[in-house]
This record gives sequence, structure tokens and C-alpha cells, in this order.
Amino acid sequence: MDLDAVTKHSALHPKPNGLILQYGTAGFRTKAEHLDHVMFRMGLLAVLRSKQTKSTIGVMVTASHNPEEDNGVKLVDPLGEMLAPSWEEHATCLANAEEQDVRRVLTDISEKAAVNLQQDAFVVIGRDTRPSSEKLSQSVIEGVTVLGGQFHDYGLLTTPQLHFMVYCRNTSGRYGEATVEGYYQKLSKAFVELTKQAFCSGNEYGSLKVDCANGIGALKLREMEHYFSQGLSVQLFNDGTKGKLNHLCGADFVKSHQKPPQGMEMKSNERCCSFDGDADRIVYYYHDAEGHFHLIDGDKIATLISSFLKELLVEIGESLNIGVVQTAYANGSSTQYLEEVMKVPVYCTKTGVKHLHHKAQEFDIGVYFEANGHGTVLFSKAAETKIKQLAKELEDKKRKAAQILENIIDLFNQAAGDAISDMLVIEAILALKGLTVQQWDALYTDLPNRQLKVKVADRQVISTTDAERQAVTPSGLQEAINDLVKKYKLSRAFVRPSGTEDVVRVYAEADSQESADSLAHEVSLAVFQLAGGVGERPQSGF
Ligand code: NG1
Ligand code: ZN
Repeated sequence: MDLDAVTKHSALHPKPNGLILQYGTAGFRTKAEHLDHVMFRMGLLAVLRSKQTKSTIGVMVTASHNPEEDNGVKLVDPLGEMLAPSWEEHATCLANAEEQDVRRVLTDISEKAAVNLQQDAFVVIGRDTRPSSEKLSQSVIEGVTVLGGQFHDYGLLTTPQLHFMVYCRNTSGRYGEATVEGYYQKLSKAFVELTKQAFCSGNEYGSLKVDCANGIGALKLREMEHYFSQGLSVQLFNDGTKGKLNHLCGADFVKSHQKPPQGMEMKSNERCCSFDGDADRIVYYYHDAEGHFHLIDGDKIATLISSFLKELLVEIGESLNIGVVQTAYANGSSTQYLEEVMKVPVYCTKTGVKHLHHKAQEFDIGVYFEANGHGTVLFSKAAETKIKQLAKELEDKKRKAAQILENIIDLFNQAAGDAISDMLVIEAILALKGLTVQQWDALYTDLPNRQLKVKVADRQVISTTDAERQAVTPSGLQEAINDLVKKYKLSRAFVRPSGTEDVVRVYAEADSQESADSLAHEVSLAVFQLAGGVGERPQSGF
């Protein structure tokens, strides 16, 4: 390590005085103007991680669904997963080190993690469409270069595309070719195969309206469109030519406001979907004939997918185990439907895809989705091999089912939740089953729910257990929540500190929207009183 060069270059990326940042559930995230030093230092860290794992490491510059003025950065580990927890700590240390300490922290990390400094390093970099992203990604590259790492800058990519590239490169191309072209071809080939079967059975050719949140999804979908146009026609809205990124549009807006994005022309019963700013989340929705808005969130996506997979497994007569992984935000109706009607085991983990991803790896087929629309399906190597073998050996209907499964495996991005890949899977399933969006929506009825945010002096005073469904501290808070929940029917509520924003999140559901709103408000007041609320007391009314 040329520490003198590090010191020299690091001085060109000074840390703002007094700024302390934490590597959270989605890496570092804050106002773009505070991130230059973090980018440079994450370039350095990616080199160390690459040397230690002897693999290609990814660095993605994005702040996902957050406002255009924000930005962020996260590292992607060798198999496309989120960074290992011990390295999250290293990332936090390095990002917060004072200028004169950067060298020492780098040396400490190398020693603690037993990094072989002689090893070569390779880092791949991607960025979203934010105005600040290009310059910030140049700072990442500078960090990589100063430590002697090699790199490939992919430029504009969706977050899941970068995960895909990392995965491909570390599996010697077995998973796919590490280019955008390779990504388009792999997914489209599987999609076109699947929809061919659907149209043979007389289903209509699909058409879908997509709100791209004025982000990278628009660019990539436009590039990809002609690859899958035999199976689906997409109409893009909020494609970044006019509006602001994530402003009044995108998956997060639609999910949290439970209303359509601006800038989209919706006719009744038309199938519509929204991506978030870096295209790793997707939610569907439609207007019914009476003009009522219906949201189809990550829970209903997981339900559609897992029911379909289960049917195929029954058809081929294989007893591969399938599990669905959710978080506490999953609507109570979805959990009940999956367990009681579908008879699929459901597991709950802490918020943040790394927890869901990890749990999903325990099954032959692990379906994981956050309610906000972030998720995918993981197939174990053994399940994949078995299915591919059956697709050759079985006959007639069974063979067809195994071939469908084979294509579904290729269509899911196994490295990360991916709006484009999920969209194509959903469209293929709807076409194969001949389902309309209303029929899909009618699988079960969501319990009315409300999510709120409360500002407190230090959100870490709230600690939780039982996959975040129970508050352990501050004392008295869980008892207060229990008492409030008892006042409503079919009710449930929990609170947790956000991992990406300086707020406490409150979630409540109940038998009516009024009850869910009122319960969420009462729980917010309890948090405000017992967990050190700051500013104005939470107001009722939405
Ligand atoms: P936080 O801010 O920790 O609630 C949010 C989402 C997560 C996850 C991360 C990363 C909710 C309630 N929370 O985390 O599910 O997607 O952002 O982007 O949707
Ligand atoms: Zn995102």
C-alpha cells in the first residue's frame, strides 16, 4: 500500500468537519454534497475487500428511492450479496476517520481482516442518473486507482444490473456474461420462451404501463425493450425527460401514499407498475371501473410467484421445499393467505434485503419480498440441477412444467431484487395463467394499514426483538403499544429505528383505514413521549 499516495489524494477529498455517517441497511446515504470523501474512501475499501476475497467487488453509487439531491454508495460482495457485517464496520470506521487517521485505519483494516496486500484487486462501478452521481463515481475510481486496483466503470446501471455483473464475473461467466448485453439476452431469452407457451394457449399479448420514477429504469428498459418485444409491449412514463427523480412518482411514492404517480395516464383496469429510482423495487396497481385505486405490493407479488411455483412443483411431482420470507411490514392478510390457503411456510426477518436474502438461501426455492416491492427468488444449486434434468427427462405436461421452471430460474436475478426481472416474471406468470390484474389482486384483501415517521433525539434508544415486532427499550414502550393495539380489531403495530433515515418508523394495521390511521397516530404519540421526541408532537389526520 502506497500510504503516501493515499494521504496526498485523500487531502483532495476532505471530510466535512464533524460529519459522522453510518454504513446502514443500504450503505451510506445522505445529501450528495457531503459524500465526496466517502466515495474516495469506499474506492480504497473496495480494493482491500477485493484483495481479501480474491474476487471482483462492486461499488454502486445511488440513493435509490430517496430525493434527487441525496446520494449514496454501497459495496457489493462477490456473489452479488450485500457487504459482510464485519466489513460494514470497517466501512463506517474508514468513512468517519479524520484526515490524518486514514492511513492508520487502512492499515488496521488490512491487519484485522488479514488482507494479502500482494493480491490483485478488481472493482466494478455503476451509478444511477442523479446529477451528482458521475462526479462521485469518479472519486470512487480515484480511490481504487490510488491503492493500485484495476477497475471497470460500467457507467449508468440499475443497482441489480451491477449485482448481476459482480455475480457473473465471480462465477467465470457460468451465470451469464458480465455485460449489459449479456443481462438483456439472458433475461429476454427466458421471457420469450415462457410467453411463447402462453400465446400458444390463446392468451392475449401483454401490454403494460411503467412509471420509471424519472430514473435509470427508463434508460435500461428502453435499451432492453426490443429484446423482449415479442412477448410484451411496455409504455414508459416518468422516463426522466421532464420530471425530477422520485418526485411524486416511483414505487416508494406509490406504496407509501397509496396513490398513482403523477404523469401517468391510467385507464380503468389497465395494468400499471412503478420502479424506484435505481430499479430494484417494483409495485403494481390499477384503477377499477369505479375509479378506485388498487395497490399490488411486494406481498402480493410474492404470493403470485410462490403459488405459481408451488403449482409447477406439484405438476412435476418433486418435493423441493419452498419458503416465503417477509418482514414485519408484510400485510397480515398476505401472511395468513400464504400459511392457511397456500400452505407455504412463511418466515419473518429484520428489515433490509440482506436479512431476507440470507434466510431465503435456506430453501430449495426461497421467495423473498419486502412489502415495498424489493425481492427475488433464489434457487439452490441442487434444485436448479434437478429441474434442468427433469426438463430433459420428463414427458408431456410434466416436461412442460419443468421447462417453465427452468426458464423462471433464468429470468430471476439471483444476485439481487430487480424491478426489470421481477416485472418480466410477473408478466410471464399472468400470461401463462391467463390472469387479469383484478384476478391477481383478488387473491386476498389487504388489511388497511398506515406507516408514519417520528423524529426523536436519538433513534437508537429504541431496540427491538422478534424480527423487530417487539420493542425492548425504552421501557414501557411495548406495554403502551400492546394496550393501544387491544383497542382495535384485527390490529397489529410495531416501531423500529430506520436504517436509512434519521427517524423512527411506526407501522399499524387494523380492520378499517380509520382504525389503522388512528392506531398509527396513537403509537406515534407513545414513541414521541417515551423515546425522546423532538419538534412538533405528531399530528393526526393524513
Ligand atoms: P429503513 O429506512 O431501515 O426502514 C428502508 C426500507 C427497507 C429497505 C431499505 C433499503 C421500509 C419500511 N423500509 O429501510 O425495506 O428497502 O430502506 O433501501 O420500506
Ligand atoms: Zn432502490
